[in-house]
Amino acid sequence: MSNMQARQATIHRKTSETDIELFLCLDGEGNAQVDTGIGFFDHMLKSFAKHGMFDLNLKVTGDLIVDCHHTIEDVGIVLGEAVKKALGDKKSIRRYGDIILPMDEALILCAIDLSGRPYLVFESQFTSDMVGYFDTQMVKEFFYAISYSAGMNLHIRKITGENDHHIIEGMFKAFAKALDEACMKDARIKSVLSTKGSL
Ligand SMILES: [Mn+2]
Repeated sequence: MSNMQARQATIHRKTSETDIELFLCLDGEGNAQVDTGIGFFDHMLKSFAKHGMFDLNLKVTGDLIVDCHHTIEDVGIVLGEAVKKALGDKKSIRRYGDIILPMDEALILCAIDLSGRPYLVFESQFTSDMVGYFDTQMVKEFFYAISYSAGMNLHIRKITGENDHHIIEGMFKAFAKALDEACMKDARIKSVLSTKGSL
C-alpha cells in the first residue's frame, strides 16, 4: 500500500487463563509468526494470514494444562478486536465478502458482512473429536468469538467434506478470503457503505 496508511492493530490481553500479544496488519503480505502452543491452531492461523494477505504476529501463553479451550477462544476474541481496531471508521471498505472455497473433497461457504452487528451462523459436523491437540468443538467457538468481538455477521457452512483437517483448514482459508474482500477499499465508496451513514 503506497499511498495509504496500512491498517493495523496491536493488542495485549492478559487474564488468569491466557496472555496474548497480537499484531495484525490488514494490508499485509501474508507473513505470519504464530506460537499458540497448539500446532494445528498455528497451522490454521498461518493459513488465515497467508490467504487473506494479512500480516499476523501472535504469541500466546495459555493454560493448556487444562485444555485448549481458553487459548483458542481468547485468540478469537483478540483477533476480532484487532480486526475492529484496524478497520477504524470503515470508510470506503466493501463491507461484504464471500467465497465458496474447495479443499480436496471439502467445499466451504463463507460470507461476511462487516455490519458492526455480531452474528454467527455456523453449520458443520466433524467426525473426530480432535485434530492433533485441537478440539474440533472449538472451531465454532473460535469463529463465534471473532464475530462478537469484531462486530461482524459471519456465516460459515460446510457444503461437502469428510476429512476434518480439510474441512477446518477450508474454513480458515475461506474466512481469510472473505474477510480480505470485505476489508478491501473501493474508491467509488466515498464514505461508508450504509444508508445509515455508519457501520
Ligand atoms: Mn493442512
